[in-house]
Amino acid sequence: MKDAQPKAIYLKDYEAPKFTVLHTALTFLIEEEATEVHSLLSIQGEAAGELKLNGQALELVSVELDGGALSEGSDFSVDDDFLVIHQIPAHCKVAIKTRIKPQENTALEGLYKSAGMYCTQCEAEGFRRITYFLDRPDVMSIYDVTIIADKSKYPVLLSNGNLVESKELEGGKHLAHWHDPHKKPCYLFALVAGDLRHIEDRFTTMSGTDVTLRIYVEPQNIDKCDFAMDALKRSMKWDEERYGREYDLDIFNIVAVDDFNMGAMENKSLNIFNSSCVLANSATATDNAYSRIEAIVAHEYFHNWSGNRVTCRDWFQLSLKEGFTVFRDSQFSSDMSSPVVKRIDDVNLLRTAQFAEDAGPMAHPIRPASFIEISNFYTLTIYEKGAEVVRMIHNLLGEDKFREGSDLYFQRHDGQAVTTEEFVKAMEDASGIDLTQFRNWYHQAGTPELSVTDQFDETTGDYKLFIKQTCRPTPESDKKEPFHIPMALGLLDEEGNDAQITLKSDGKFNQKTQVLSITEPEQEFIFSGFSAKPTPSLLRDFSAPVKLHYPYTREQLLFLLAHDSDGFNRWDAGQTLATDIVLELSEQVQAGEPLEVDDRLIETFEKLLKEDSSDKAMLCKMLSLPSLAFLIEQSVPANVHAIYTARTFVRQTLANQLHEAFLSCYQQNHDDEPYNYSAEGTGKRSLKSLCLHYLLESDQGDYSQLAISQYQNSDNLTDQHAALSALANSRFQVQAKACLDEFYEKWQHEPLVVNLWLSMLAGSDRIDGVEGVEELIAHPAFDIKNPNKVRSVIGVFAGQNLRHFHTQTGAGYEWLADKIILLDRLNPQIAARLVGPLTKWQRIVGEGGQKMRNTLARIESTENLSKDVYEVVSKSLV
Ligand code: 0A1
Ligand code: ZN
Repeated sequence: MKDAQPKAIYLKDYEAPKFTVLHTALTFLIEEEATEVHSLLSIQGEAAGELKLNGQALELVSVELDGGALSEGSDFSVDDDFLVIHQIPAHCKVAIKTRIKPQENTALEGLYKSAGMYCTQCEAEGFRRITYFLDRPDVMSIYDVTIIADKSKYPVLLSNGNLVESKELEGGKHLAHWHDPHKKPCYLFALVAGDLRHIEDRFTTMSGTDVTLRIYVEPQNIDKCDFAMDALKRSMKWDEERYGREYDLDIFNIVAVDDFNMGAMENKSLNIFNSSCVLANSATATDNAYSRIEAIVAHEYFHNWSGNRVTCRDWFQLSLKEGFTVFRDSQFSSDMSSPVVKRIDDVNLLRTAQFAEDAGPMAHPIRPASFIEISNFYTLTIYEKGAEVVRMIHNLLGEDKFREGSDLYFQRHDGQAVTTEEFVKAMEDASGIDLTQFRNWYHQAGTPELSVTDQFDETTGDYKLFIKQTCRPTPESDKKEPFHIPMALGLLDEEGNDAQITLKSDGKFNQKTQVLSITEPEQEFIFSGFSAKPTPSLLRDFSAPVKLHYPYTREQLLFLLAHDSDGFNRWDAGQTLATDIVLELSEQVQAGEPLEVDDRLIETFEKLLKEDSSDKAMLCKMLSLPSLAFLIEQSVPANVHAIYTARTFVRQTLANQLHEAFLSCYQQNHDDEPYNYSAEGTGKRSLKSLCLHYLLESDQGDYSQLAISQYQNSDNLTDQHAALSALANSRFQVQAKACLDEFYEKWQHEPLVVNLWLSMLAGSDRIDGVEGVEELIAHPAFDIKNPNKVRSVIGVFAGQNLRHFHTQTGAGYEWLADKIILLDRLNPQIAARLVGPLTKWQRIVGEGGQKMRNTLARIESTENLSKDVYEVVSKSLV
């Protein structure tokens, strides 16, 4: 980094704004070479003073104060980051004209062009790339927005709120004027101008208001909107029933755009979505895409209350809206499908990726104390761990008190910009439960670890649990105050039934699952009334985001797997067993010893396959080995290749020994019923796909024809994708290539399907290393300016194809660094996200880790790095 090093911003330095903007009138004059933005701000403060407005990459045309022109130098000064008007009265009107070039905006922040349409992305700090403004969430304003553009090229002109005027103008132009009656921070501002089609539906709210719902897309996508519309209506209903939250305008719009840095954005009444998170039909979307769409439509809709009506005071409070909203969308998804499967998916993501973040150089609390670039803090910690923290509050309070707390929070703070403290306080006030110690979750980073041991006294029938909590140091602090950890516990008797849990200390006769409050560094619990030592089922339903250590024997894990009444823990017992087996084998790989898979795992799989299970999705989870990424996390410092070899050996052994059982399970779940996205259908297809993958790994038979026939004959992308990816990862490379080529030929004009094709190739075990992925970059289907394509190729190769990314020469690391440096000039947010895989260098054993570090140092020495990449790289090198 050549320039002066970017500075961190601290939460402790927060000051309330001296001025606010009561009303904001914006006019956009959209022309092909440039867009002019005229803004008229009605400003109010307590006293006269200096007005410092944020602005970036803007051409300033003019500034006026209360109708009089101001001069640069004497009245105001302007630099790369601010426009400072030296003195304004306490009440005044400031008019500013700026010029911007959306068509050259590759960062996709502010106003930019995507596939011929204009659109905006203002969270977190994109509004300052549109006009000079007090770009901070605690400045809330009423907006009137006028858009003027060529009518034939941009027939649709949208902004937040209600359309109050629309008319034709001279020269083939037209105008639309939108008024949003709700005051909002500028990060929720949105504008769209393009040639779009829409589908329309209606929703009647609980108090009888009729709301018009529209989804706008490019003309060729009009047949892919129905599922998102249905998900939207279900979300609106669910939020009324579960949280008492009603929609508050007459119109709600969604727009799909192809070039988008994230998944979607909750702009008031004008949600803008990455097209991958909204478009679906059975031919162009997989079951995974459907469930993601359902969750994201709900997430953005739920933000209307948790985020928009009550917003964040400053960006350190981001988890206030994101943690709560992710919690709400996970409850919704859980209600729409299978709660246990949803919980497994959430916990898998948390344990694989968020725990890694919490153990890495970018670790931060869910309410960070400082940052250099806020875009780097849209993290799994803020979102997923933030949701887990809300979930713990939910479990500590119970459903009814939690709902009272939520009602109180919305009622107290409607229309305000607040902090996480206000949220916790509302929960405390409504429930009467003291959350003082619980607050440590908000300002301490790191994953707490619980080490549990036990003892049984045959003479008294007492069973004792000793629980020790620790938390490793993280960048913000070495010493941690103990967390308040709710630990849900079950105790299984010899038959595998849940024993009634009686806490000896208070003599209470409790439920079969007892939530213990772990608050001390060391605690002891005594349960009475046992005739034999029970088997503990710890942390049921993953009641807290912690790492758990208990010296389970393989026999105990098998017992839990067979009997635990908690579905999550049944699955988790299987995962712990498989992890233990793979990691033991990986030691043997390194020692050059012969490998053999513990028979008990094979027998368990066989039994599961033969069981007549009605819950196919759950069975699929039970038969899935822990991912390579998860296993690497469990073994620090990790030898990626030894773990990969051990895991592959286990898969192949299972595939060889159980191929007949896999085949019969495959056949039982393979039918000719037409595609339908439902919990049952999804479960069946996921199980079938898992069996197919195992079968293609077996050398006890040639099952390639099974995959080819599934690819050719199925009526949906889910099955086709499963067949293609099984082939792509198998030894049948000739057949795989033929099918993959044909697939591309057929779908080359559907960007979302092409992305899936790219990700299958980039993620394939059989890819020709860095050369192979470089071929994808050179392919006409790839476009480095499109974040979805970057994620499909670069993101998948570096983040998921760990065997090839960690190739021993270090070529994968160097390749990634080149791409990051190139991308940093175009789109710093996306470039910074790609640094993620390299930041884990301390977790990779030996020379590999050192090579990763050297690569980071090379990136750091690049001239003119963005703040985004600089922050991640420099923190990782400390
Ligand atoms: N608030 C959005 C996420 C989002 C964040 C930043 C963005 O651009 C940099 C875009 C979207 C959500 O939680 O869905
Ligand atoms: Zn969100």
